[in-house]
Amino acid sequence: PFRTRKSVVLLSILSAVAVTVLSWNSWSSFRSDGVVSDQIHSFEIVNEFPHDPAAFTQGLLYGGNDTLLESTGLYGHSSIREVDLQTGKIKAMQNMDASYFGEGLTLLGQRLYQVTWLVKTGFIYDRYNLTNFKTFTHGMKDGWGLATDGKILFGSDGSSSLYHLHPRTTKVIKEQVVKYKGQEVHSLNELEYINNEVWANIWQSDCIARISPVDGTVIGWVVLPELREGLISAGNKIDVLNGIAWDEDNKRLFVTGKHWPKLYEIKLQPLS
Ligand code: DDQ
Ligand code: CA
Repeated sequence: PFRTRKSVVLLSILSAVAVTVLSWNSWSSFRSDGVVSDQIHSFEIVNEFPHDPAAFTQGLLYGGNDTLLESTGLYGHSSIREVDLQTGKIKAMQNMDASYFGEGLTLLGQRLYQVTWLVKTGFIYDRYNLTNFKTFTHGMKDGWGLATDGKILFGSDGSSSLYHLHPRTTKVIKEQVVKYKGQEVHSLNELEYINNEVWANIWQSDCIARISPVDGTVIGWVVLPELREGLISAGNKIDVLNGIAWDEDNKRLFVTGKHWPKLYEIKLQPLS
């Protein structure tokens, strides 16, 4: 009777509200903090440069004056190197002990921080002569990517976690689960800090996630299958897209990959 009808009405109002809230959530491109999310970008090539095809690129950053700093992996081939952007030539290099597999690299002040695969050991090098003067142990489960905002270190370990690390103790200050529309995003790899965002290569994909370091939310994607596909169809034996470097002064964005013979300067384009 009346009571039942009332609850039916109430239920349908509630479900209408729920449906509205849910669909608003998935359609809306604005977060409460005003950040425009759900942006998916393609890219356009601005410049291409030679890149050492022997380099199994694991960490990449811009070191100023048209130089890149790069960390390479594989046992017996791991190194950190300073590379000339225009020619791809190695200007300085430090080979690592064959028992280490080089991973993420970042520059904080005069110090280069590097992590290594499958162990929690990292190295600190002098930025100018690339001499290794310190070893550290970090609190992540593994060492994959590194980046910095100039104050703290950001790290990844192949899971869906974005770690905030104290630069002096290298201990974990914060661990954020990276999510896109509520779904965890796994395989976070090489990192780069760009305009208050942490960009991450997603291992074995052609995608870069743009992560908010405020809460770990993915606020956009850069999708770049054409670079890898172009290199493969040209007959190169290459591995995945990996390596993001940002030249803050000249607003130049560089990407490359493991064993890629080229490094690209790209500009974002709305996905058409
Ligand atoms: N990682 O860069 C995604 C963290 C690891 C890549 C490992 C690729 C495997 C290479 C073969 C290893 C030989 C022991
Ligand atoms: Ca980087």
